[in-house]
Amino acid sequence: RAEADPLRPRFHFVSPAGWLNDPNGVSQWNGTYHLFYQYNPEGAFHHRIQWGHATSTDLVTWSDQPVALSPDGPDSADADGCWSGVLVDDGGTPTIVYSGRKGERELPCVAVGSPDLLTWTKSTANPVIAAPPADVDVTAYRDHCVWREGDRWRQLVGSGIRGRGGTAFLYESEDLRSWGYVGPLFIGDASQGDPDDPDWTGTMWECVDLFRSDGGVPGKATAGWGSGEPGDEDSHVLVFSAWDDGVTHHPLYWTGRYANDAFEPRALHRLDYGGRYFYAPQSFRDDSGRRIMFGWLQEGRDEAASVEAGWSGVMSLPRIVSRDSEGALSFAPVPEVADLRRDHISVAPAVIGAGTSVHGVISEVSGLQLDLELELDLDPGAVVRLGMLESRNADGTAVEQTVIELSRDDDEDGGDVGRGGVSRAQGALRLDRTLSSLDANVDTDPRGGPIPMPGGRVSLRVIVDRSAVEIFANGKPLTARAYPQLGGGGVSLNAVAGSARVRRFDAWTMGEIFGTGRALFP
Ligand code: DQQ
Repeated sequence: RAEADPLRPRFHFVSPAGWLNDPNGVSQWNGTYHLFYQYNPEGAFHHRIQWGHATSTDLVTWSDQPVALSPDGPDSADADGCWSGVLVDDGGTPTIVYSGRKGERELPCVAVGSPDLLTWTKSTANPVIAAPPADVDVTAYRDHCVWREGDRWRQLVGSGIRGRGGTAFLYESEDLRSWGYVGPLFIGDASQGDPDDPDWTGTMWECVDLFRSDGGVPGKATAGWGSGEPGDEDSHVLVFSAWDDGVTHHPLYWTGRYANDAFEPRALHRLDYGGRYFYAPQSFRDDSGRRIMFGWLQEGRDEAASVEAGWSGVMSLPRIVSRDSEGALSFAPVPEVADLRRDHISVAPAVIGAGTSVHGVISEVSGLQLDLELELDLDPGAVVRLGMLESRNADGTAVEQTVIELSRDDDEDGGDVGRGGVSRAQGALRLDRTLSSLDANVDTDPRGGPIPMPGGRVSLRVIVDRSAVEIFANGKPLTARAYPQLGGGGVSLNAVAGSARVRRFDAWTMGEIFGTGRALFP
């Protein structure tokens, strides 16, 4: 049934059955990429979560593997779910650190893998940490970031301190089993802003992920933090998913400096302007030194609709994370994604002015699975709209369309990209989903945020995979979902204010990564 849904992505990873949420244990092991994920094969809802598992040699096509972890009996530490965690290399032994859920509580657990990472044995010592730090009133306590620092392991557990804000507790260990509490790495301030703000830091930090801003692991025994330059205030990045009792969920990151068991924040940034549509990201460094991140694309339709459709949740394409000239992060899909490109169309350069539509010019570009690369020069004050997933009436009026809007400020100074941020934005990226679906029950709230736009130049990458849309404008991502009912794959481009030069417009249709007859329970 799920496979028959025309809105189910065809080249993003989706679970073979039921429900998928967070990426877990993302890694490369003996050359093979491993993607584990929060999985409920029984139905399209979050319940008694297992660790699904898929492998890839190219980051594009995935082979399903047997479920890696599933809840044990009623007395076990993970009786009610194997929640998010990471995979580390313990002297050659693949080792997972995850959150075992029992009742309403999650605690750190460990499992070791066979050399092929297909069979997992849980530690009899689970949970390996018996309780959150004493004398702290935590809002929640789960999810893990684990790395080797000198001759020790270090671990962060995501949490929040009631009445103060989100945090991550730092621990250390010699053997991944016995952990000593070091202290809070850094405590957010939930009194700053409110839950509706897209950069509110929340009352709990889910899925914390600390790495060096040059892509490396957080710590080294010797000198050489971050970029290696002494005094680099943005030498580290602390990614977290800001959460508040199911109301707020969005991914954020601090740049700052990790040293002396603490994180000194410098600037807060939104990680993806789609908010919850790119949630609970986790990253790793691959064999070629790239920092690669996956995130979970939540649904924009309700649980009943997902259950009816038979599936829920999409894994993002893997993205390369790099540091931009302002010390913030820049994102791009891994270049391997181009392997999925099929038919290519190149639209001739053009100037578009207010009111003129080049819809006709690009009528040859159409599809539900597309990869678009544009380079645009916007004049000051220009507003350009790129429509996709369009169906139009005979008179040309759009009945359904999902619209990316790029605007360039009149005033070159722009505003700050993040609270305390230093980046100058010169424009904005928005996603207008007002007409995205005739289904009145799906989320169509606008999304957006500022983007750097030096001289009005925008490099725009748009990946459409049925209901999944990933947008990158000058390295700033906006990920979202759209649920068109009419099956249209039209694309249009026009300026609604000012004018712009379309320097480049390349489009490809995209292939599929799963054949028919994918086994539901590998
Ligand atoms: N999802 C997991 C938790 C995590 C949350 C449970 C984030 O471990 O905090 O499926 O989406």
